[in-house]
Amino acid sequence: MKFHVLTLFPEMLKSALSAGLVGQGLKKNLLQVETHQPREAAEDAHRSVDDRPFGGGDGMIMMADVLARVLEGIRAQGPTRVIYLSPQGPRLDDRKVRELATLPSLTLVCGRYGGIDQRALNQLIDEELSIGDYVLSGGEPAALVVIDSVARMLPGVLGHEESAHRDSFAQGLLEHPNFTRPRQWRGQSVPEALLSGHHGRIQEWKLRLSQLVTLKKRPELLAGLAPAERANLRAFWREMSPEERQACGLQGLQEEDFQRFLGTR
Ligand code: 58G
Repeated sequence: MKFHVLTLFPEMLKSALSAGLVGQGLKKNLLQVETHQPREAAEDAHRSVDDRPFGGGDGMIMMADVLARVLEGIRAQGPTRVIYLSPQGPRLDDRKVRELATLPSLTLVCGRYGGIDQRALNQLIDEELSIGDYVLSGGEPAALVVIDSVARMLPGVLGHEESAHRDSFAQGLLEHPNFTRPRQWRGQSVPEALLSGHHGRIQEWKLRLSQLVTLKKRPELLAGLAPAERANLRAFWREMSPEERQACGLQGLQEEDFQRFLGTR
């Protein structure tokens, strides 16, 4: 998959993308990232890419014609989906990430200063996308979030081929807690099921813990869970010792949370 990023600060992306899983994916050529510096498309002697807003106001506005020239160059390479990172867009979520991962080419436009000329948005941008309800000084961190989340869905980027499908959100659940050595740490033990070596029991434990963590932290994600499954989940929780609940971060989950969950209150 090819990512194009229109940015005044290409170094910001290059260095951030060179590390970690995405960096390895780039080395293996499982994805490509090309940055495009609008200054190179500026036509005047000062290489201007922005100007003061008509009517006054803070910040500088990136000029429509400069953006158009950069995007024409990118589009000349082939069809691409053009996204403007902006707090006004619909929120990025797991569904959107998986949709974007099916595209052969994605172009991310990073605004700076006061944003971009509205007419460029009207004519050149396919969609706006936000990574959350807060304002950034530039779109670059949001572009990095999009690239990272999409890249890990691409075949070969995660070590295990299935990881992206098994992970949190793929099944509408949060991740179960994880543990490594030592088995005992400051009075907290690794849950017995994980040490049992019994595959079926381990899978069952992981599913139940995913559901319990989701019930504690994001109960609205469990809206679709059938009544019989809800009762099974409570039965599983009732079997857990206080020590195991504590080790799993489930302290605070109460009998009354299950009464609400089971619709018996
Ligand atoms: C309002 C403020 C409109 C993405 C800033 C446009 C980009 C937040 C997000 C802007 C961003 C997000 C200028 C800098 C876009 C421009 C950029 N802030 N929540 N800031 O995804």
